[in-house]
Amino acid sequence: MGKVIITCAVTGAVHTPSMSPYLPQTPDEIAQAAIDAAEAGAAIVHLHARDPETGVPSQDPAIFARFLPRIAQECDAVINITTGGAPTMTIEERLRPATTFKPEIASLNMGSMNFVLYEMLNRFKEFKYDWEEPYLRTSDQNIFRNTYRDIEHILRTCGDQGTRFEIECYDVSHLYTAAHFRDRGLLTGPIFLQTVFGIRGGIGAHYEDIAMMKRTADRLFGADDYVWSVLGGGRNQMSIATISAALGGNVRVGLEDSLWGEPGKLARSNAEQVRRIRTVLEALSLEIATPDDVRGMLKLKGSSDVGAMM
Ligand code: KMH
Ligand code: ZN
Repeated sequence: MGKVIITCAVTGAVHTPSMSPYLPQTPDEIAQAAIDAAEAGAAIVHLHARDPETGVPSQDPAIFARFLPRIAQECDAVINITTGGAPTMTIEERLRPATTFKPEIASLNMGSMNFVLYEMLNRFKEFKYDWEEPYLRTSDQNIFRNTYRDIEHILRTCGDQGTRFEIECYDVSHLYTAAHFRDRGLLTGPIFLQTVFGIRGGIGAHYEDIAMMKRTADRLFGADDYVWSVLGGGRNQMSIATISAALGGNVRVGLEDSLWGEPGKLARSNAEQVRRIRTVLEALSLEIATPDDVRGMLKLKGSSDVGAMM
């Protein structure tokens, strides 16, 4: 088996600040969390930003500019900027940080979908900021918009600047969409498929779901012709990562996808989740990929060619 890529999704738009005191919010907290995750073994750091004062998810490049240079200076991790942002944002708003900073990787979501967060209100009742409760409650009327035209626009815009993609697939149809863009020559290999399990609106988190997504991806892309990674939302994060790693997958952890550490306890940092999955991978006798391994595996342009980062 090859080396395993650990991606750490550090910030995210799913959780709100009141859900965990450990969720990074300010630029300094985001930078430190990413650097610590890299030190713990994450080869890729997937990044969103938040308004430092209120924690509202933000795609303002000026906020990214307050943490990206420090991350680039203090660690060698591959920087992956979200183009997903949050379901409340327009596509142009979502694209701005990736077009400003031209990272080695940007995320790219393979379909319009429901992205429902209101069940979190069953667990979290007290909120520090006024925007948090409505953000979760009204998520039943948002569409996380990713039309074919949007996808093509992001592929062309980011592709022209040498950015490659973390292709996020939340359901089987998204694999077919990725194959369609591969067939049109807009999505080129090596294709880094991030299959996402357990988001309300996407596929579930059963091991049969994982097996079916892998079988379908193998058939559409050729078992050896794509790089498969897996993320599980919520408390299933580690078990899903473990099952997938045993099947030859790469893994994504981080507080964006799950706030949990040990059973019933909040993770105290992104690095804690990286260390946990690293322990599992090493127990399976799997080797952890370094950032430079990833640059080779995914044919990335390299960190010296990242515009305006420094
Ligand atoms: N938190 C993930 C399930 C993106 O940033 O493009 C969704 C995500 C989307 O990572
Ligand atoms: Zn994200």
